[in-house]
Amino acid sequence: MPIKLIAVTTVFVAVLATSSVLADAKPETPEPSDAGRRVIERKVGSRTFQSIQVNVNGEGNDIPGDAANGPSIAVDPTDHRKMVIVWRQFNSISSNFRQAACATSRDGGRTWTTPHLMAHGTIRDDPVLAAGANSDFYHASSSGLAAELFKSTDGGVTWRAPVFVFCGPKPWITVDQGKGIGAGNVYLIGEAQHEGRANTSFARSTRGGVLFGQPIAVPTPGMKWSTADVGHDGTLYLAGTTPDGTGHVVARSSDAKYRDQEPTFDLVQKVGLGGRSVDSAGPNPGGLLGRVWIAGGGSEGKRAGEVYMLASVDPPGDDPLDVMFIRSTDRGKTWSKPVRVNDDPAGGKAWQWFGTMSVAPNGRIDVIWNDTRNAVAKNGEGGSCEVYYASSTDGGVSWSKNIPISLPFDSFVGWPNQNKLGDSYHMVSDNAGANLAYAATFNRGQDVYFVRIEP
Ligand SMILES: [Ca+2]
Ligand SMILES: [Ca+2]
Ligand SMILES: [Ca+2]
Repeated sequence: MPIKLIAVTTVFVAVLATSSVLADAKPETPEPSDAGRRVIERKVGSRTFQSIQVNVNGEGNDIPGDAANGPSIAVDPTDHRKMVIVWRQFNSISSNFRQAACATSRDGGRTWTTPHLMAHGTIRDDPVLAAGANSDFYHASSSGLAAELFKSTDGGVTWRAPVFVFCGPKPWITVDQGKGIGAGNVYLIGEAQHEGRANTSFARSTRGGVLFGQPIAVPTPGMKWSTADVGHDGTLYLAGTTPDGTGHVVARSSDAKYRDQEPTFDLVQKVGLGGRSVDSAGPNPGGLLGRVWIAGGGSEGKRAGEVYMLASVDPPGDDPLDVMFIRSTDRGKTWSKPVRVNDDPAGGKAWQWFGTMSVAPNGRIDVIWNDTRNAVAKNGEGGSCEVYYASSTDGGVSWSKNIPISLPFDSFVGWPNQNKLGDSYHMVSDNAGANLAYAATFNRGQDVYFVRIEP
């Protein structure tokens, strides 16, 4: 099959915020501002977790009446101070019209530039980010049914015009940050089964995201709510739910790293995470309760060959949702029994939703989720949730005591014309800690926050 080449012209799309909403302005390089930035602090014993609001106006203040959710984060692997966050920006909660907004940091997330909109004026959904080993940043999102990719070579300040990659919603992106034969490869996966469309929602670029090969089928039995990760040896792993949502599936490509070969999937199988993934329920009545996460075991040390999966799933019995984890030591062929990461009493009524995993190069596994346990303990039902954190330094066999890292917030507050707080959060780990982009309603609206978590 010939490789389809798509030409790209370079067009910069920096659009700055006005004092009220994110709107047009002439392109320029925004400067970080510390003045008036919104900081939410959670104290746990002697420790303080600082959440910094990212969707702010030019003065660094909250924008009343907007909504921001579905954030994704990327960190430059060569300089951890350099970060980008993108999210779904609704300039008004009275509308369903959403765009992709972007902000950058040069100081490890302490301060963020004034946000700008990407491809201003077009509806844009499910924005996701990844960083390459050479400091390039990649942003994938959907415009209608089209999954498109933007590239930035200046740390997320300006972006090239988007490249069409395939038809399919909820794209996920990952880049091979290693030094092997697949170094720099960019992989995009979308939902496999979409009504009336061919099942071609996987594509690879061996040309730094500038040119993509012809999209190919995501392996049967298909997957939804997916993520992808590249192992230390360049192996590509995909994970998601089965098309009917009742189970989970993992897929592996051992040859996607070779640029002169069409990628194939040499392992596709169902796995048991101890329950099914859930959407449109409980604290997020119009959205997913979390994506399905897969990660290689870091790039350094003895866990480099391991593979991990994690999701918020509905366990048997009354408990509505727990964060469950499984591990593989044979490149995804066999998997452990599920391990429950949240440490509140099993069988209760608490929702542990938006379970999100990232793995540091040294193999430490970081996990966060929204947790309603304290609201349930107080009033028996739910209501507010807090972001909780746990980590593992033994490949996920055992987990640290759970700690809350955010103040409580109500996920029913500040909905735009959709009954959800987005569909997921996103976290990137390094050897010293984790960088989380999440959405919450501390200011009585949906806003996007950054928090640095050091275990
Ligand atoms: Ca706001
Ligand atoms: Ca249950
Ligand atoms: Ca639970």
